[in-house]
This record gives sequence, structure tokens and C-alpha cells, in this order.
Amino acid sequence: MSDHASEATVPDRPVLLTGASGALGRVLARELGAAGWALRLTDIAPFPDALPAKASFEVADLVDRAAIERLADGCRAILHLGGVSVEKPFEEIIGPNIQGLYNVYEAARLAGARVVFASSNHTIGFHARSTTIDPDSPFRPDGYYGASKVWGEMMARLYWHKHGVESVIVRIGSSFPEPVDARMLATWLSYADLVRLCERAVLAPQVGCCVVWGASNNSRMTWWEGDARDLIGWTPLDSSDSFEAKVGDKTSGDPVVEAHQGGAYVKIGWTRA
Ligand code: 15L
Repeated sequence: MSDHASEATVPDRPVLLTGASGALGRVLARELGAAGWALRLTDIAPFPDALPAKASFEVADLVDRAAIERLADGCRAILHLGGVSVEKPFEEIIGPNIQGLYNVYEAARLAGARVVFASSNHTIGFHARSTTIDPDSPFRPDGYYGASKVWGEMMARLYWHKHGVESVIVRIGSSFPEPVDARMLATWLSYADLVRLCERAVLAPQVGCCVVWGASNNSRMTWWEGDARDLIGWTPLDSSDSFEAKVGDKTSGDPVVEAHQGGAYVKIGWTRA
């Protein structure tokens, strides 16, 4: 029997899911809702799907601290997927991803809630694909979006050391229905593995402040190691390997893009000679 086998499968308090109307938020709302979780869903955009049985939805902006604190009140955890999720001009990122992270962590502190933070591989995107890194390797953000995720990871550490707010930082690779190019044969995280990872991140008894790489069991994933998956009791069950023939030769043709883990993001706004 695993160490986690006797745990409950449903949290004893509601879970706040930010970014609920985004692609990954909708998957999590559907699957965690179907598993009987009480969910408070929020997003700046309307929720496009039918609400699961024990879910409510409220439009809120991450920069509205009072709204985020009210939504988090009484929650066991905040699954924080909200904010800008791709590279954008800095002015568009600063509100949701910088101020918003402060609001989320203040709300977590006041509620006594754990945060599951959807971070990104773009925090380390300038590491070479030929190297293997672990969570303590230096940050090498590949844009303003990646740098904002570094800020989020720093808030996680600050609130753990100063306030005892727990965080599972999930450095998501590429979570899509299926991999669409050769890079994603390494970075792909299936939706089912994402859901299982978020379940474990909420339900695991004690997590402190830890990092888990968000990639499925892909043979090409030789870039990342040494995370906290055993601590939370998560093992990826899916693999990109069966997509090798379909997308294995789909590359950008750009040597800089292909040399770095962050892929195309490293060349956005690039001005080096
Ligand atoms: C991310 O962080 C983005 O949210 C997603 O849209 C993809 O670009 C992904 O990284 C990736 O690197 O493939």
C-alpha cells in the first residue's frame, strides 16, 4: 500500500480555481468537479461550460484583492492557473501576473490555504536542451511571461518561509490535447496527468514549498529531474512516445530556438547579434 493510499480523495474544504475559463482551467473544473470536489471557479472571462454539481463561478479580476480574498475565504487550496499564460508586452503582464500573485498569496495566508501555482518551463527557458537541470538550477526566464512566473515562484518561497503558506509549484511544460511538434515530445503534459498532478498537489498531507516538473512520462524528457513528485505521490502515466512518428520531425529550423528548452519563446523580442 502506498503512503498516500488511506487519504481522502475529496478535500475537506472548497478549492478555489483561478483561470477557470482557460483551456487548462476548464479541464480541471470538469474533472475535479466530476470527482465530487467543491469548487469555486473564477476568471476574468465568463465560464463557457455547464457548472459541475458542487461548483460556483464568479467573474473576478486578479488585481482585485478584495474579490480574491473573499473567494479564497474558507478554502483548503487555491489552484492558481489565472493570469497571462503566454509571452506578452510587460504592461499586460504586470497586473495579473505580478500584482495578482501578491493578491493570491495574501488571500492564501488569510484563508490558511495551500497554493498550487501553475508555473512554467519559461522560468528556465534559456537552459540548453543538451543539459539536465533540477529545481535548484538557476532561473533563466525567456521573456516577461517567464520572468513573471519566477516572481510567482519567489512569492511561494517568501510566503512559505515567512508565513508557513504551503505551495506546490508546477513548472508546466506543454499541456495540450497532444504534442504538436518535436519539442513537445519532451515537454508534453497530458491533460489526465495534469489533473492527477493537481489532485495530488491539493491532497498530499504536507508539501512545504516544493517544485514538480509538469511533463508526462516522455522518453525524450531528459531535461528535467529531481523534483518533489514522490513527496506529493504523483507519477505521470501518459507518454508522448506514440506521437513520435507524427511530429518527431516538426522543428522550427531556427538553431537558437532548437537549442533552448523554452523553444520559440526565446526568440520573441530577440535583439542579440
Ligand atoms: C507555457 O507556459 C504556455 O502557457 C503554453 O501556451 C505553451 O507555450 C507552453 O508554455 C510551452 O512551452 O509549450
